Amino acid sequence: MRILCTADLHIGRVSSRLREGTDSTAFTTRAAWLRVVDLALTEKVDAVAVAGDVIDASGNYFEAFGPLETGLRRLSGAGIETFLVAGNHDFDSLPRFCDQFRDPRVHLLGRGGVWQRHTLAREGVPRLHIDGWSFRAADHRANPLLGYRCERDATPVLGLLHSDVEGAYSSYAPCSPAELLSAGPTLWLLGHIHRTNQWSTSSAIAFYPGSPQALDPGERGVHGAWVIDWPPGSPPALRHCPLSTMRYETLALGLDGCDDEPMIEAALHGLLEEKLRAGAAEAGPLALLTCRVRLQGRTKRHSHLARHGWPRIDQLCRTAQGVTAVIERVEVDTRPVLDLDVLSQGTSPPSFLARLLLALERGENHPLLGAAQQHIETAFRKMSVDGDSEPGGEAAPTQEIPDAARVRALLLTQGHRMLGQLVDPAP
Ligand SMILES: [Mn+2]
Repeated sequence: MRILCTADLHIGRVSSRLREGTDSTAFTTRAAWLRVVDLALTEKVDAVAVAGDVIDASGNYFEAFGPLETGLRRLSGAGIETFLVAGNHDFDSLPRFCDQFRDPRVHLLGRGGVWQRHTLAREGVPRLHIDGWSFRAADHRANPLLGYRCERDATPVLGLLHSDVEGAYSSYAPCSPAELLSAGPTLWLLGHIHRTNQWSTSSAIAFYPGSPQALDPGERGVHGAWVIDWPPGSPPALRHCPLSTMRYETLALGLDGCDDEPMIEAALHGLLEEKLRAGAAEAGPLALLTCRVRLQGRTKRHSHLARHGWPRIDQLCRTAQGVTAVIERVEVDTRPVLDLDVLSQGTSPPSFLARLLLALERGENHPLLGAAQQHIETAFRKMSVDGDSEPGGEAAPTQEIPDAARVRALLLTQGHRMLGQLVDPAP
């Protein structure tokens, strides 16, 4: 058996942060879906499995209809079976589509939130059970596994589920990795979280394939679909195939010893060239590398950077072998060139601040840490922390409450910025 696994296509959306004037056609999820179909055909898979959020929203129903019909008909024409479940974004639109587009090789499983099994057979011999469950509303606070009982026989089982795994209090069908891995199926294909992730035991694997097209800067790294080779009597083997035309990256640029503008620029160009080489070497249709650059290290330009940032750097673009790199945002996390040990000897405000920064850098448990953590947690709890705060950017990393290490890093960044201002005040 060979199965193409994907989820979270969100047809109707376009990768975010495209520069004005960029032709967005190549960055649509519609186009990504057709690349998924092409991959299924070239890999000659037996089946395609999609774990929900195929259509972005009810309002994208008409837009999605044509590409879905075209793609599914090509798959069906090649003898490939497609299995779908509905997620929180397409709980209504995907069943509506399947009511109109009827094809004996296209199966929507678990309609109305009731677990359903389809058995895929070859020459009359059952080869794979596919168990699936679909959302019946835009949210579902209960654990979907509560209603699941896996019937086991000699045939392997693939589970298909759109769920917020590890989101214990989530509104999106929460369950835990441990529950999935002990529920019965050998392999779980999951949807909802757009970054790839995997849990396994010696006898089961549960994984998020990630969105085939990277949609916003929260979805860093390589995005694509997975081809699973699953010979009878053997465990499934997973292979990631890059399909996204966009990649978002956060790049750390070390500026130690880069004390003037030309040196800083040279360091940036070196980093971009390296990333472009890596991007071009990777198989797949990558066209755009959208970079968030974090400036780090000790530099004499610290105060200047902290005060002014890096004006017009967002206008830079570099292209090599069909891949273009652009800068989406610059974060300044540099340090002034100061000897904190010497500075900390005095009694002035900078000396006091230097002692605090040294304590934080040494990892000491300073009382300021606990207070800052409390303030930050209070602020986060006032915000909505549940699900889709950025449209479709489910569980984006920016929405997680910072842990102790992150709070320490935030205090260090702000402390160094303050110290830079104190010892080298703005003119
Ligand atoms: Mn979802």
